[in-house]
Amino acid sequence: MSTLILHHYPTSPFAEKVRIALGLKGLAWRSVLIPMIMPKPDLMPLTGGYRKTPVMQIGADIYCDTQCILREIERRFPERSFYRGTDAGTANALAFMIDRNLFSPAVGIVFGARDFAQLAPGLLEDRAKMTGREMNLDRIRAARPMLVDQLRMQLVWFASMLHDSRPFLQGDDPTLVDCALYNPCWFIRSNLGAVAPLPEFPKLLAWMDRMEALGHGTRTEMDSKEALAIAKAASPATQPQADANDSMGRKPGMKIQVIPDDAGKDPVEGELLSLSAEEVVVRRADEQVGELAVHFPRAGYVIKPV
Ligand SMILES: N[C@@H](CCC(=O)N[C@@H](CS)C(=O)NCC(=O)O)C(=O)O
Repeated sequence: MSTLILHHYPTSPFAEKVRIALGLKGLAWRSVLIPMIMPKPDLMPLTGGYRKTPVMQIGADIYCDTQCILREIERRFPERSFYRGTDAGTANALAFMIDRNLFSPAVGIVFGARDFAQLAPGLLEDRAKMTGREMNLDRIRAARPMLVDQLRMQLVWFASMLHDSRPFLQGDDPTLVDCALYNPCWFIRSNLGAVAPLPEFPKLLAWMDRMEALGHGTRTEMDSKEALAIAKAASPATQPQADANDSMGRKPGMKIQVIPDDAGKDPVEGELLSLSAEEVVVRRADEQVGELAVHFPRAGYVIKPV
């Protein structure tokens, strides 16, 4: 079963990074809507504890984090490549830099402009628990000008890539870098309109329109229970693989935990199934859905022996 299933919710900027990438490749996919806050009862059996958004499922293989999701989409559907006119090294490094440095100020810019009463019930408490930081909206509001300033400084770099009037950041074609930068820009514009620092960069705003025009591919909704049934009926497609150059000598079969190094540090525990410099895969069994292979990127995650 190779149906591509995305577990996501409409307002998630990291999910938009993947949806627009699916549009770039013109792919058909199934959409399972998940809650914005915990509990996520039909996601946890699949991930084993990872709670962030989005998650991709292909049969009994579960892909956590957009780095891992987009790498797998590129592997399975090489046309139209995410690396046209660039190279995987440059694109992956820039995308990681964007994910790490631009998402957080963009979120603060949106939240800091919000009427507190409009926020979804339980959202602040959930995010405080997830990040381990107090979510004090007065403090976020006070920090907003500084966040605009921080984001502006970084957008200058990306806007300058468009100075020669190329349509996309790396040249004539949209790449992984465009999908990554679209995430924070889309989050601001879809919530607040083209507020500061965006209007200072008219070429970036025109680029956003070109990105939006890529669309989301062909999306069909699926019930979360159907996704669980698909996982149960499938077996993981991932084969055991050791990393011959692993400096810590880890081997398939070892008991490990994989934990994000930033926020949402919920460990996913199981057996090491496959390891490489870029990916770690955990084999775990769930009483509801059976055996699963849960994939994580190495960048941004810690592997702990159990
Ligand atoms: N590094 C992760 C970051 C994902 C992330 O932070 N997603 C946000 C939503 S855009 C999230 O998980 N928020 C909490 C939640 O959805 O429960 C990725 O690239 O997928």
